[in-house]
Amino acid sequence: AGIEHRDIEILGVPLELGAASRGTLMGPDALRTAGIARALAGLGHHVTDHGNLHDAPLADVAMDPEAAAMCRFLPEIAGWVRTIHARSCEMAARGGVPVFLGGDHSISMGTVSGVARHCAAAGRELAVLWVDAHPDYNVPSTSPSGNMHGMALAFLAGEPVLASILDRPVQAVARENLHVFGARSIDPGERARLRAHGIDVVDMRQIDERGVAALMAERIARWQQKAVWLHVSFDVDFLDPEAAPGTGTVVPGGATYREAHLVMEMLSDAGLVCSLDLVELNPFLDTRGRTALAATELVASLFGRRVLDRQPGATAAA
Ligand code: 6HN
Ligand code: MN
Ligand code: MN
Ligand code: MN
Repeated sequence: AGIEHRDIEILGVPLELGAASRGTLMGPDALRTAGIARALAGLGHHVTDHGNLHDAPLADVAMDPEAAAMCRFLPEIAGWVRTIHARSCEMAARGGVPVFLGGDHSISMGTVSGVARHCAAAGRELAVLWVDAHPDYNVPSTSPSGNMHGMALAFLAGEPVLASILDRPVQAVARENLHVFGARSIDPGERARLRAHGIDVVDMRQIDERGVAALMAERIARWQQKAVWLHVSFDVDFLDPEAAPGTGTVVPGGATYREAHLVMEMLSDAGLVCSLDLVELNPFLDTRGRTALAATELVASLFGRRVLDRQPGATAAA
């Protein structure tokens, strides 16, 4: 059977101020150079590239001053998040598959909140798969760095102290619908909040012990039962630094190239993914485009590329 052809809408979001190191602003263009649009079109999808978002105006953020002092580049980030949010909501409502090319992970405060607003209006339940070495579940008082990419998932969970980043009420993603996959670097205060909130965090030890296939199959079954809109937020540091050196927060002991592909292939078979972020690629730190190319191949797997054609359900996942 052939793959289902979809309308894929690409938007580049060249933001770098949410991260410690400069360079993710070149991410969208490096992914284009690596051939992301060609790869998707080659699979039979209808691809529209909307180009890159431009610098947003600084935002006035009514945050508690003590918290605001812990957030680096808050007016800049909030300005971007508000602009991204509006674009994301509009793209989701058009009925295609929004694909956001980052940019650091703070862009997801806008991409996912925009999708969440659309889902609320359309009566769809939203689930978020946060594929990342980090859960990005810090609040200003637990962040060791003040870098806002480390707070993106906490914002999406509806953390009150961060809510004023958006200039409208945040449609929080339900805690039982937040899934972190691939974690291996968690700050102490972040760990305590994840546990208190009962967030599903798959760490690398679980992946070592049980394998990505079993872990993904369990989650996919739950999502299929609820017919969720699945948003995948893919931070390239999920991959081991060997496979993906081009990112600012490398952590040893990450997923192999094949483990990451298997995640993508299983998600593709499940047919649940309705929107995607591809974030934290820093071409300035990359080695001969290796990370940009790996990310491009992974997106191709997510949207239907197969090594061999298989019968649906013929994968060995238990
Ligand atoms: N990312 N937990 C660290 C912090 O500064 O909050 C690292 C965050 C990394 C963020 O990977 O998107
Ligand atoms: Mn079309
Ligand atoms: Mn991240
Ligand atoms: Mn990360």
